[in-house]
Amino acid sequence: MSEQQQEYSLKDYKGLMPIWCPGCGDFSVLMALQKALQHRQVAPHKLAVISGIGCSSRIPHFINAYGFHMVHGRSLPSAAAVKVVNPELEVIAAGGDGDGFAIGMGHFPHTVRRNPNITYLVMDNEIYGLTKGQTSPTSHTGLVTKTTPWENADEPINPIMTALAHNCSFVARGISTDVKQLTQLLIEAMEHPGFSFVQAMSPCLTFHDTYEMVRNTSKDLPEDHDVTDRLGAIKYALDTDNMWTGVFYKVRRPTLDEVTTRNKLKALERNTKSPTPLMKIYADMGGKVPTSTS
Ligand SMILES: Cc1ncc(C[n+]2csc(CCOP(=O)(O)OP(=O)(O)O)c2C)c(N)n1
Ligand code: SF4
Ligand SMILES: [Mg+2]
Repeated sequence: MSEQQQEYSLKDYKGLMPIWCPGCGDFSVLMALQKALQHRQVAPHKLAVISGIGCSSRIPHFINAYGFHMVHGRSLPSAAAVKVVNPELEVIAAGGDGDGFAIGMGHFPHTVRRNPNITYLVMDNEIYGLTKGQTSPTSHTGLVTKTTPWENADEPINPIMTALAHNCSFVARGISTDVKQLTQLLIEAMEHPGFSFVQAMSPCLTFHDTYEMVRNTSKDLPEDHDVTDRLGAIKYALDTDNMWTGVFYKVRRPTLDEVTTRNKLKALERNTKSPTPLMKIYADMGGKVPTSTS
């Protein structure tokens, strides 16, 4: 069967058997991602899933695709590089709140600014799961954990707000208990040309059970919310009494791959008009100097 005719089923996206604890929210997030990939009929050989370190960051192993289980906090630069080198690939960066907003936090605003055409899926359980229950940057103030046996003094990071502050071109939040909505958000995120950030609230049943909080506070963004209104989106992001879900913000900005391609063409054109000494040597040796049209 040719690639054109092949119809991918859900099982075509299944990799190794997940080894998460029973009841972990990440199972549902994985299911939503696989459903979104199937809906978009992304060929597994045209898909790359890149993660950092953490329970959630094990996700590349559980998906049939190219995968890279990177060092802690470095999924974003790696994923952006993969996309620049091979723009044909659908590239998903994935990981946890610790991986993304503690050790990896420096990469987040800069990837947002560069706007590579990739999707960043953060499974947020407000805790470090893999290392057995320390506070993470999204743990709420007052939380008692192994590293804060009396109470957590820190103000939590607001990932949606951080993304909006740097004009992230697609910002959404879903919850692992609503696979249907999360699937839809991931489809939209992958279809969006540019950097798409999806925060998936995904409780850790073993070290910080947020199921009740997620169920009691989550609310769909109103249907009349204007996704191009950044200030309107910020208003919902700052309302932490409610956990708003849906697409907060969506705007078209030039993507890193578009700008890189444009720059490559500009460089080729300049070099064709006035070849650099290196290109002259290359041409004298019989090499064909590439042009912007070749
Ligand atoms: C450089 C480095 N520092 C620290 C660690 C230890 N470490 C592994 S995972 C992790 C936190 C993971 O938390 P999160 O990203 O929220 O993932 P979760 O397990 O909650 O899904 C830490 C601190 C490491 N692997 N590498
Ligand atoms: S420790 Fe928590 S985050 Fe890790 S697999 Fe278990 S339930 Fe999931
Ligand atoms: Mg976590």
